[in-house]
Amino acid sequence: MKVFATRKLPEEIVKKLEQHVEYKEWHSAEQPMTKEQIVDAVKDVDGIISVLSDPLDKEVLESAPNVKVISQLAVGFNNIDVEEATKRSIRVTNTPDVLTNATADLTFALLLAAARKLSAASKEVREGEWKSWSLLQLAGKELSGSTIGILGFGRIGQAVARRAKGFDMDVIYWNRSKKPEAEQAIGATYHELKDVLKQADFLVIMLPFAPELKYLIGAEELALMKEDAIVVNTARGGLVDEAALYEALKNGKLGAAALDVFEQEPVPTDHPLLTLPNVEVAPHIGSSTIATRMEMADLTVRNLLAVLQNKEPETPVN
Ligand code: 8YV
Repeated sequence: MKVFATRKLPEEIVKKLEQHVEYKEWHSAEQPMTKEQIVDAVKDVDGIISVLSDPLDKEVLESAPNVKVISQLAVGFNNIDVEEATKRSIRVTNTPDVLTNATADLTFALLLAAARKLSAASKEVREGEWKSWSLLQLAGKELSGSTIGILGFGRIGQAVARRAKGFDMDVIYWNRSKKPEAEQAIGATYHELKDVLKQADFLVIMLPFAPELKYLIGAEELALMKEDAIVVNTARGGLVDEAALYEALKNGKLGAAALDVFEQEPVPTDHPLLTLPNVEVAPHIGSSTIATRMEMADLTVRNLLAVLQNKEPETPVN
């Protein structure tokens, strides 16, 4: 069996794979593969290990007639045409659960960084701008007693809610379906999307991407929000209209934003959002703790090998 991974994997993971399959991986940690390179690389393979931005669409799947499994090293799989894969009897798997806590932690790290202006604070210290003490020096936004609105109340959304409770925040959420059990267990309340937008001091976006959710948060939605509210997106860039977000932040219609994800990744360094002081950014590292990333890689391999050995994978998508 032949397997191709679109990114470099750690040596111990590669060794494990090599005990079972003929393994190849993309050689560069710097340069992601183009679609043409993916088409070329998967022509004769039985299994693919993929990540978030690999376009595994109809055209790529057509060019890979032997593929039996796409094992995605991520919980999100909006880069894969799952319908087409299913038609072709290709199993798709992902890595839910193992990354829930790490992603919720980074969401909170970014939320706190924006609330307490940590990038500006760090700059002030490093660049000799720290001259004295003043009453409202870098004064930020209090979490205790504030309202956090969470869009998407799945595993990670709920983990964010539990953390918010620890910070004495009121938790409200919107989700496509209500989650009464989680509401009760955590102490959160469901509201319509508009009401969450109006009430939230902090808005956390924690939805999977789907085409119908593109720009879920655009100019109209941002206009409903409090002028000092903070938007945190650690889900997918396409859920937020970045141009509208920029306008709102620049014109004082929104307090700050904290973004781990962008519509185009890596985000171009001349992106207008990067010029604003009230924007905290990270390079899509929500799940990136050593323990979590290694667990994700391990689960990805277990899923892949299960399918190739005609067994049921642990976390199937289709
Ligand atoms: C991944 C993520 O690291 O799991 C996801 O959906 O966005 C991240 O945890 C990234 O997508 C690489 O595949």
